[in-house]
Formats: sequence, structure tokens, C-alpha cells
Amino acid sequence: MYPKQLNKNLIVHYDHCQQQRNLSITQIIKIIFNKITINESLIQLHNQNFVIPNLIIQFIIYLFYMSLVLVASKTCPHCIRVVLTLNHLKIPYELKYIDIENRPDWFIKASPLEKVPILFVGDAVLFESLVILDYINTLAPQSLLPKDNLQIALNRSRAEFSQEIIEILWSVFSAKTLEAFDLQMKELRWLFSSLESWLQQTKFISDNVLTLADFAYAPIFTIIPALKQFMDFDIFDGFPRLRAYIDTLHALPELKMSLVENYDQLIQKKIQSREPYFWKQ
Ligand SMILES: N[C@@H](CCC(=O)N[C@@H](CS)C(=O)NCC(=O)O)C(=O)O
Repeated sequence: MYPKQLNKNLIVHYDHCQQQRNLSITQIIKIIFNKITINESLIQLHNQNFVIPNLIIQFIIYLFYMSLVLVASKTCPHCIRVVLTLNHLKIPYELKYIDIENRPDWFIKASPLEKVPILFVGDAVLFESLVILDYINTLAPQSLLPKDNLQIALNRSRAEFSQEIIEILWSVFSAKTLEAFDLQMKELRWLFSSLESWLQQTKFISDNVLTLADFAYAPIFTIIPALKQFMDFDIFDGFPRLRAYIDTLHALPELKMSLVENYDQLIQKKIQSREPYFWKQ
């Protein structure tokens, strides 16, 4: 049975600690080594002397106890965005790659839509990459989301928009005739024009600083360079802001380390097997 099960008590401890403003250092050590019950820890909280901020406590406890298992496939942009965010936030996790064409039984049982990525958090299985991003963002000491609720919703809306771009991008790269290719390119350019206009207002997709929405987009723009040598058209023609934005994303050190070593070759193999119209011989 995969993956290993977590001790539920530890997660309870984690949740419990999240509710406290501060904990004493002895309290943390005791919780970490699981030596006391929650009731005891509640009583002892009143006698604390030395305190450290709750966020640090959450992180320490998380480092010790939260075991995350991400199930992914090597070329899946929805998966890479999760890997990238985990790496960026320096959150420890276990990564399990599966062959999506040959899904193991345990995966079919665990993944409600039989799609990657899924994230095991103890007994719970999270699915849908953007939901997973929202969750892992809560585990880190600093959030990648704005503070204002409306801005959070806006960020989420723009992240959601990336899902459509992935769909259309695959369609461009799978179109078998000139007619189908032109149609999908028109659609893609229409989507890109929204990105271009957002990027006229802010440096990143939804803000002037890097936010969770940018992590949703970054892997999309690793597909195109992998195929560049086979494309005799410029997919970003007429979108200067988008081009600059993509350069900024590519400069993120975690992006490269979130890809498998032979990522470009795997993407090329995957797309070439579809015998698309655009493929330059
Ligand atoms: N909306 C999902 C999409 C996930 C998705 O489409 N995953 C692809 C790989 S990139 C998959 O598992 N495809 C298998 C299938 O559709 O059968 C998410 O954001 O996680």
C-alpha cells in the first residue's frame, strides 16, 4: 500500500498548535517528541515563559511531522507547478512519479479523477493542482497570496485562467491540419492577449511581486522552449510583456530544479508521437 500512513495524532498536534498564538520552547519540544497529550499541553500553555512566534512553531512542527507525498508525472504542467511551489517554499515532500499511460492500481483507487497530481497528506488525498497550491501555501511561514480577500480571489481567478491556456496549448501542439492549427493558435493568441493586458498593469500576473498565480503559469512556459527547435513560428509574436514575464519566470532557480533531467526530450517525444501539423522535419 502506498503511501505510508501518518500518525493522525501528529496532525492533531499540528492543528492544535496552529490555534495558539505562542508556545514555550519546552512545549514545542514536548509536542515534537509527542510526549504529552493535547489537554496537558493546553494547561501548560498558561505557564509559558520564553515564547517564539507561532509561524516559526508551525514550521518547526511541520518540518518534523508533516509528510507530504506528491504523485505526479514527469511532463505534466499541473504537477510541475506543485513541485515548483513546494521547492520555492522549501517544504519537504516525497515525490512519486507514475507513468500516466500505465497507471498503477493504488493510484486509480486514490485519485478521484484518475489524474495527476494528487497530494497525500496523511490519510487525506488532495486533487486539483490549484487547490493543492492553495493548501501548500498555508504550510509555509510566508504566504504567496495577497492579504486582501478580493486580491486573493483575483489571484485565484487568474491562476484558473492558466488551466485554459494549458488545454489550448496542447491543442495547438496536437492539431493535425493547418486549419485546426490556425484555429487553435487564434484561440491561444486570444488568451495570451488577456495575459498581455494584465502584465501591462502589474509586473507579474496578478501583482508586482511573485504570487501563487505565477507558480500556476511557470510550467506552461517550459513546454514551449522544449519544442522551439521544431517550431517555425513565434508563438509570442506581438506579446512583448508576456515574453519579458516568461524570461523572469525562467530566471527562477527553482524552476529548472523542478524539472526532470530529460524533460525536454520527454516533451518532444510526447508531442512528436501525436504527429502534429507544426512539427518541422
Ligand atoms: N484540473 C486538473 C488537471 C490535471 C490533469 O489534466 N492531469 C493530466 C496530466 S497533465 C492527467 O492526469 N491526465 C490523465 C487523463 O486525463 O487521463 C489539475 O489542475 O490538477
